[in-house]
Amino acid sequence: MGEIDRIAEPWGTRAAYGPGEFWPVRVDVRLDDGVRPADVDEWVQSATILHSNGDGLDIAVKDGRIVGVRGRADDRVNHGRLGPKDLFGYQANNSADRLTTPLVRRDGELVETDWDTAMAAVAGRTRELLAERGPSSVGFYTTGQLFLEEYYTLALIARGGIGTNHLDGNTRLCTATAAAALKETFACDGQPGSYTDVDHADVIALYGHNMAETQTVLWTRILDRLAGPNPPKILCVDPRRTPVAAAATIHLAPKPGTNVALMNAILHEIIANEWVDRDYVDRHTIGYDELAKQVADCDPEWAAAICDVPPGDIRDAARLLGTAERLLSTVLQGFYQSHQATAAAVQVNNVNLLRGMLGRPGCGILQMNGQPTAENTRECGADGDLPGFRNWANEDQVADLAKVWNVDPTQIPHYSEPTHLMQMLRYVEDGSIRFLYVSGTNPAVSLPELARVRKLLSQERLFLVVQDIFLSETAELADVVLPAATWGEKTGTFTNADRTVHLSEKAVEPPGTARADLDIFLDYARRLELTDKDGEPLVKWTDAEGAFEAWKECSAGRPCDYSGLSYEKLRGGSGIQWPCNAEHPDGTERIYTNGEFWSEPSYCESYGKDLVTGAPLDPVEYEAMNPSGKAVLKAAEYLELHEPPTSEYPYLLTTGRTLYHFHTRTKTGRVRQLQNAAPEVWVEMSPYDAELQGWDEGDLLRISTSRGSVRARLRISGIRPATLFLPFHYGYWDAPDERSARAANELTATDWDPCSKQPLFKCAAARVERIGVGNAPSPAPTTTASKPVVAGVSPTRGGTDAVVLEHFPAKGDER
Ligand SMILES: Nc1nc2c(c(=O)[nH]1)N[C@H]1C(S)=C(S)[C@@H](COP(=O)(O)OP(=O)(O)OC[C@H]3O[C@@H](n4cnc5c(=O)[nH]c(N)nc54)[C@H](O)[C@@H]3O)O[C@H]1N2
Ligand SMILES: Nc1nc2c(c(=O)[nH]1)N[C@H]1C(S)=C(S)[C@@H](COP(=O)(O)OP(=O)(O)OC[C@H]3O[C@@H](n4cnc5c(=O)[nH]c(N)nc54)[C@H](O)[C@@H]3O)O[C@H]1N2
Ligand SMILES: [Mo]
Repeated sequence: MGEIDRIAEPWGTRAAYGPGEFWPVRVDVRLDDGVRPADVDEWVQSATILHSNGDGLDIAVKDGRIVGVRGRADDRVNHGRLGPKDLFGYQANNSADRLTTPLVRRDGELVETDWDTAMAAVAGRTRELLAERGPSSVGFYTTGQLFLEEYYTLALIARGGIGTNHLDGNTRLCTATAAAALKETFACDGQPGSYTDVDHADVIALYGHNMAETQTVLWTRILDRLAGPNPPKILCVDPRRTPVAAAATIHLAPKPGTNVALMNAILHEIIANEWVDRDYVDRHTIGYDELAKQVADCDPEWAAAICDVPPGDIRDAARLLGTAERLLSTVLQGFYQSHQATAAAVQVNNVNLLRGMLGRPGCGILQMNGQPTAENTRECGADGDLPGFRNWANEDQVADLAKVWNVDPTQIPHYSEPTHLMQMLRYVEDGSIRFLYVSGTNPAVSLPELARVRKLLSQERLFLVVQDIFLSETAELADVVLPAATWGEKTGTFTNADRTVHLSEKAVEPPGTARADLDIFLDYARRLELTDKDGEPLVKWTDAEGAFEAWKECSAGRPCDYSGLSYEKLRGGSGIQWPCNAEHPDGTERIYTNGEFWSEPSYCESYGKDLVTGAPLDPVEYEAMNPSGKAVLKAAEYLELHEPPTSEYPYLLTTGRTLYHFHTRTKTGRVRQLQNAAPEVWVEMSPYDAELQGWDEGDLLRISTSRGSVRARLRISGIRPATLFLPFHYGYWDAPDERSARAANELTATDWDPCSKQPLFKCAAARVERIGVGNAPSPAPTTTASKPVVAGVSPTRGGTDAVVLEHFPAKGDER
C-alpha cells in the first residue's frame, strides 16, 4: 500500500507486464479528509462517468452521503485503477449549489416552483404545439451521460409516442463519427476491439487521441506494457506534443485538418510495399481496387507538402503499421472533429483490414467513444439512429421495432435519417421547432459559434426545457429548469467504448426534490397520455429495471444484444461485454472474429453514404455492391480545408481537453483538487511562433476568428508551428465578468462533417494579438500536453490535498 499525489502523478505507480500476461491489479482508493476505510457504512457498485472508459468502482457511503470511491479489482476494464477526475470528481455530487427544486420563468426571472407546476407547463406546452403545429415542432436534445434505461425511454416517447424525428444527443458532437466510420466500413455500429488488445498488441496507433489525458486508466495499461518486457511500439498522430506523443516511437504532427492526406500516404506505402494480407482482403472485404487506385499517387512526398510532416517520418510510420504482427488502432476527436472526419476515421479501419488485423487478441480497432454512456445513446436510438441499431431505411426493421413497441410502423418517423442536431438548430432558428427539451448537456458552452447559439436558445417563441443538476449557462436561458438526480443517486446501466456493460446502483438520496431523469421522462409520458395501438400506456415500465427488461427485448437478435444480461448478473464481479445472449452467456470479448460482419443487406444498420456529400446509398445500390455482407474498404480523396488560414487569420486554431477537467466543468470546476490544477483558460503556441512575435510565457493574448474573440494567457508548449490550442472547458458560470470572451466555442464555426454531421471543432482560421504583458506563467497544467517548454514554471501538484491510496495485492494473490 502506498500514498501518492494523483494530481502530480495522474497515472499512478507502474505495474509492469509483458505481452499476453495478466495486467496486475492495483486498487486506487480516495476518501474525504478524515474518513478512514473503517468508517465507511457501505460500498455501492458503480462505474466511472467522466469519460468513456467505464472503470468499475465502488462508491463509499457514510451517514447517507458519498464520501469516496474505490476501484473494483475484479473489473475487466480497470483492474482496480481510477483516474484523477474520478478519484476527486465524486465531490461534485455534494456541492451546495446543486439544483434542488424546479424553476419556471416568471416575468423574465427563473423562480422556484413545485414539480406539478413545472411538469404541467412542460407537458402543456408540448400538447399545445402538437395540436397547433404537429410533432415536427417538438425537439429533444439529450446527452451521452444519462443511463441506458433513460435513453430507451426517451427514444420511445419521442419516436414511438410523439412521433417526431427531431431527437439527437450531444453524441453528435462526440462520437457521431465513430458510429459513422463503423457504419461505412462494417455497415453497422459496434466496436470491434477490446481493451484487452492492449495486453497483446505489438504496435498501438493512436490517431487524434490524447488517451493519456482522456482515458487515463487505459493509458495506464499502455504505460504498464511500456514498462514491461517486449513493450509495444506506439504511433501518435497529433499536432501537439501530448503525453502520448512523448511516449511514442513515432510522432507525426500534421497540420490540423489534413488527416485524410496523411492516411492516404500511409495506405499508399502499405500497398506499395506489399504489406497487404491478400488472403484476408480477398475473402472478407470489397473495394480493394478502388482504394488502391485512390491512393496510388498519394506518396509520402505528396502528403508531406499538405500535412507539413517529413516524408521520411510518414514512411517510418507506414513501416511500423505495415510490419506489425498485432496492431491495435484507436481514433478520437483529432479525427472526429476535424476536417473530413468520417473519411479520415474510415481510413484507419482500412489499415487494419488491409493488414488482416481484426478479431484476434491484440488486433483491434477502437473507434473510441468519449462520454461514459454515449454507446447507449446510440444503441437506444436517442440520437441519429433507431433503437437496436435498426436501419431507418429498411421497412422490415422499422416494422420489427413497431412490433416491439406495439405501435403502427407509420407512427415511427423514418422518412429520412433522424434529424441531426445541427439541422435541429437551424429549425429552431427558422421557428419550425418551438419546443426544445435539453437533458444532460450544456449547449450554451459546448456548441460551435456560441453567439449564434445564445441567440437561438433565448428566443421568445422557443419553449426551452433544461434538465440538469446545476444551473448551467444553458439552464439560465430556460423557460423551465428540472433538477435531476445523477450518478450515485439513481440506478441504471451504461456501456463503455469496448461494449462493457456496468450496473450503477443508487448509493444515496438526491438533494432536495431532485428526481432521476428516468422518473422525469416517465412523468412526462404519463402527462402526455401516450398510448400504444391498443390504447394501453405506451411506456409500460415504472422503474429502471423494468426499462432494462424492455430494452433486452428490443435488442434481442440485434448486434447489441443484451438479452442474456440482467441486473442480477451485473451485480458483483466485472462488467460484461455485449453481445450477451443464449449463445454468448458470458458476453463477447471481440466481434468479427471469423471475418463475418453484420453487413448483410437485410440485417445491416446502414447502407452507407457518399463520403464527400453525405448522400445516403439506397438499399438497391448497397445490395448490388455488397450482396454477401463483407467489410467495405472505402476510399476517400483529400479535400482542402473549408476555412484555410489567410493573411488576416494566419493560424489554425484547434480545441480540446485537459486531463483535470470534464467538458464545461459543471462537475470538475466544483472540485478543488481538479479546479486548482487547471484554474483558468490558456492558449498554447509553439516556441517558434512565440519567438517570432517576441511574446513570453504568461502574456495575455486575444485570439479571434470571424465569429468572435477570447482572451487567454500564453503557454508556450510543444504544439506544432502556426497552430493554436484552446481548452474548451471554460464557460461563464463561475466567471460572469468574462461573458463572451472566455469559451473556445465563441470562435468555432457552424460547420460539420457531411457524413457524420459532427461539428468541426478542431480547425478554424484564427488570428492572435498580445493585449497584455504577463508577469507570471499561464495557469496551464505542466503534467500534460500543455507542459511548458520554458523553465521556471512551478509544477502542477495537489499536495496533501490530493493523496490517494494504492493497494497492490500480495504475491500469489494477484487475480
Ligand atoms: N480529461 C478529460 N477526459 C475526457 C473528457 C474531458 O472532458 N476531459 N471528455 C471525454 C469525451 S466526451 C471525449 S469525446 C474524449 C475526447 O478525447 P480526445 O479525443 O483524446 O481529446 P481532445 O483533446 O478533444 O482531442 C484529442 C487530440 O486531437 C488533437 N488534434 C486536434 N486537431 C487535430 C487534427 O486535425 N488531426 C489530428 N490528428 N489530431 C488533432 C489535439 O491536439 C488533441 O490532443 O475524452 C473523454 N475523456
Ligand atoms: N470547442 C470544442 N467544443 C466541444 C468539444 C471540443 O473538443 N472542442 N467537444 C465536444 C464533445 S466531444 C462533447 S462530448 C461535448 C460535451 O458538451 P456538454 O454535454 O455540453 O458538456 P457537459 O459539461 O458534460 O454538460 C453536461 C451537462 O449535464 C449535466 N449533468 C450531469 N449529470 C447529469 C445527470 O445525471 N442528469 C442530468 N439531467 N444532467 C446531468 C451537467 O451539469 C452539465 O450541465 O462538447 C463538445 N464541444
Ligand atoms: Mo465527447
